[in-house]
Order: sequence, then C-alpha cells, then structure tokens
Amino acid sequence: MAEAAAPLETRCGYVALIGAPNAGKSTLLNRLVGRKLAIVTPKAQTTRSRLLGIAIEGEAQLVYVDTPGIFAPRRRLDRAMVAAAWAGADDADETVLLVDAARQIGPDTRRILDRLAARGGKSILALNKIDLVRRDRLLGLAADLAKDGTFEPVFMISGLSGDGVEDLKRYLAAAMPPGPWLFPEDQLSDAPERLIAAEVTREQVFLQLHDELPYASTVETENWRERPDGSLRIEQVIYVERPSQRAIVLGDRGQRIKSIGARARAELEAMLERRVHLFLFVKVRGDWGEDRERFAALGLDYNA
Ligand SMILES: Nc1nc2c(ncn2[C@@H]2O[C@H](COP(=O)(O)OP(=O)(O)OP(=O)(O)O)[C@@H](O)[C@H]2O)c(=O)[nH]1
Ligand SMILES: [Mg+2]
Repeated sequence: MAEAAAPLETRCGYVALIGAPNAGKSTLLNRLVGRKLAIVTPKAQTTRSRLLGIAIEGEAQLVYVDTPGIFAPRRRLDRAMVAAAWAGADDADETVLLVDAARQIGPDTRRILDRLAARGGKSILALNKIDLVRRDRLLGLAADLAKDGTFEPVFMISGLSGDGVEDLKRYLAAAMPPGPWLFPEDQLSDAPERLIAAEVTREQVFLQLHDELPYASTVETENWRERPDGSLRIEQVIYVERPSQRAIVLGDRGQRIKSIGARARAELEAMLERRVHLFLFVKVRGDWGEDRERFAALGLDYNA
C-alpha cells in the first residue's frame, strides 16, 4: 500500500533588507529571488521605495523587502525614503542589516545600529562585499558589530558573487513562522510591470549620466499597449527639475537619450520576453520632490 503523503507544514514570512545607502541591498534581493527585480547602480540612494521580492525555499515562502538606504534625511523625498525603509523593518518577521564590509562603519550605519539596539530583539547581520575584503578584517568587523548582542547570527556574504547567500537563505527559510503562503507560487514581486519597466530606464539614466545629473530625476510609464503582433509599445517620461538637466539627458544631438533608450529597451525585451518599442520623453517639472502626486506614484508617504 502506498504511504499517505505527509501533511506539508508551510512557512511564510517577511524578511526586511536594511542598511546604509549602497550597502548592496538590491543586489542581494535580486540574488535571493534569482531574477533582476530591483535596479542597482554604484550611486547611493538608488532605491526609492519598498519593493517585494518573493522566493520559495523548501516549504517556506520568503517575502524579501528591499528598502531605500537609511541615512540622515534632509529633503522631503529623503524623509519619505527613510520612513519607508524603517516601515519595512518594523513589519518584518526578520530583519537583515547589510553592512558594506569594504568600508569603514560610517555615520549612517551607526545610526541604524543605535536604532536597532533601542528597538530591542535580534537582527541578522550580513557583512556584504566579502569579495573585496581580507578575512582578518572581516573577523574584526564582525566581532566589533556583534559585541553589543544585537545580532544573531552573523553571515559573511557577497551579493555580487553569491558567496554565502545559500546559507543565509536556508537560515531565513527555517526562521519563517509556520503559516500559509501569502502569494501565488509563481509571483515574484508585488511591483507592477509598468513600475519595474520605469525603474529599468531610471537605472540607465543613473548609470549613463553619473554625477552630471542630480538624483532628483524620476521615470514614469505613461502608456503600455500590446500590439497585434505581440510586441509592446511602452511610453515613458523622464522627469527632471530644470531645463539644463533636460539638455543633459537629451545629450548632444539626442545621442544620450538614444543610448539610454537602447539599453533600457534591450533590458526590457529580456525581462518581458518579447519585442518592445520604447518611446522616451524628457519633461521638466520644477521641484517634483515637493509634488504629492509624484510621491503617490512612488508609493511613498508625502507626510513622512
Ligand atoms: N564587489 C561587490 N560589489 C557589490 C556587492 N553587492 C553590491 N555591490 C555593488 O555595490 C553598489 C550598490 O549596490 P546596490 O545593490 O544598488 O546597493 P543598495 O544597498 O541597494 O543601494 P541603495 O538602493 O542606494 O540604498 C553597486 O555598484 C553594486 O554592484 C558585492 O557583494 N560585492
Ligand atoms: Mg537599492
């Protein structure tokens, strides 16, 4: 007689990834989910709002929360980003603090350490970018950060190479509370495709314009239409704050916007697995960082 299948005990929970800007949270989220959902650039403050990345590990469904980097906020947009990051941590079953092990512990990370200590309870520490650091330095850093007892356990990982990430995943899966899965098995994110598509273009704007353009530029998908031949027609607007910035995004004889569009389109075609016709427009919208509607579009709290 065939044995009856054992009842499956499923687990499910939220894991917040927090840390100073540029610690590698979005890179790790993509690695944990096994697909590129979050954009990654060498610039600090790339991620603006919370983004869920959903993965299955054995019987567990893990809902990872990528958050904006936590830093001392000045402008309204900054405050909303930092509030979104802490909200992600406060709602989560487990919190992973990512620390860039290749750098000194800076004031941003210090501030996070203080708040975590004040909050009480345990968080997980992940020393990231270990591909860049010598082992003796890592051990010193781990001992220094773990001494006040806020962290248990400590992982040493590289989100970029994947080193150590499997161990972290297994630990997190076992730590999730028992319960039914909250999302369909094949769902990878809560973000609509239109939003991820806008982020792909913003990534190119950030990557291709380096320091020439302040980070106060944003991208919105305005139109998304399937054509009869199965291809997609996507229209997006890149918003900047001043006419001089518009000129920078367009570039000499439109070369820059062309190149941004070409790279973004290639990424979108790979991501969406079909042909994409991408139309980019650049508009000036003075001081969008104070505009309520833009905050709503980003899923941020204007009054944070
Ligand atoms: N060498 C190395 N570089 C990494 C690693 N993880 C991330 N990076 C790089 O660090 C930079 C920042 O990575 P992100 O994933 O965007 O960092 P983030 O914490 O999401 O940054 P914000 O969204 O701005 O807060 C990028 O240039 C990444 O390629 C790693 O494990 N090793
Ligand atoms: Mg990020």
